[in-house]
Amino acid sequence: MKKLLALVLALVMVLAAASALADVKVAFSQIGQESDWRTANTDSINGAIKGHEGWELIYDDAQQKQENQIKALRNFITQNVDYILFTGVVETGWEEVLKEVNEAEIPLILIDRMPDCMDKIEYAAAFGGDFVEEGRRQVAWAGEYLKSVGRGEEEVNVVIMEGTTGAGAQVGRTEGNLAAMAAYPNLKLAAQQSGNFTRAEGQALMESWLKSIDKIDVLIAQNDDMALGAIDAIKAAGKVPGKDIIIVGCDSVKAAFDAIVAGEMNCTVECTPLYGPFVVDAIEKLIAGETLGKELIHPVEGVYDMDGGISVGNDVVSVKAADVINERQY
Ligand code: GYE
Repeated sequence: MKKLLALVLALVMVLAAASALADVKVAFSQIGQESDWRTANTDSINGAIKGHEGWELIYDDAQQKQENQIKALRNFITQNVDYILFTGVVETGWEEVLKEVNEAEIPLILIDRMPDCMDKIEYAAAFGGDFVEEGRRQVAWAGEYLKSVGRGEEEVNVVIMEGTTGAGAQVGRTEGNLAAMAAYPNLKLAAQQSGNFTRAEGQALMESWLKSIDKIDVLIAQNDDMALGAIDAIKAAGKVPGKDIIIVGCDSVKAAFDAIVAGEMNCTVECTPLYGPFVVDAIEKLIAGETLGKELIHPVEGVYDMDGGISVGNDVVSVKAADVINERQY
């Protein structure tokens, strides 16, 4: 009897220790699965949380719908999770639900696309791309590249393919795109429209532009997926992508590197999706009782193209994609 009691006691202790280890519940409200960037981002974060001893991941994919994200956040509160990771599909409309997260006293970590109510809510840490700078770099690359091939004075038609309307990445990159256009008077804006950050919509939009616009010289696509869709449309129209039309993407995903090396795309501005290490570090610090700054931390990012050597300002010079393709992690 005594032996049995000891055994039961030991079992209870083992179970208690295991549940103490699995004590940290990290919930992540992700936007959807619109792009290669998003897939890499989900894999990086989910992999890092699941791979951490004692941490449990509660993941929600909102399928691009704000109402799904709001529901997910309220579910996280009901489940009494320990940390919430949040990126918003659009910038506006989050104040009420994020204040509910604050009232529930669940530390909130903002990643990727920031909500516009950032200064009205409490959050523990913030990490995301510098979207305005990325947009500025895209157009600066095109302007500088044209100069480098003796076309700096030539009037060229530029189309801007925007991301999901109202998303931080679209708002910021458009601001950067347009600000840089003003610095290169030979670049003329022929059209700007959303391709919703997807390959299929990028292809469809390019198809319609090729029919309605006489001459397109440069495509600025606010992500690589849309650029890759546009490449298919350009080929189908009998034009040569990367030559007849200069193509600048954003994100620097593997498929864009492949297209650049194949000579079908000219440049991609980096926006890293690899947030796993940042998120783990932030949560570990919070568990240890440290306070993190309110400042939005940007990862360090580069610019990759066919030949390298194009200076896009702010001390950034493009790197030849073929030279680093084997080191890429996404
Ligand atoms: O550039 C795009 C994705 O928010 C930075 O979202 C992210 C953007 C990324 O769909 O490919």
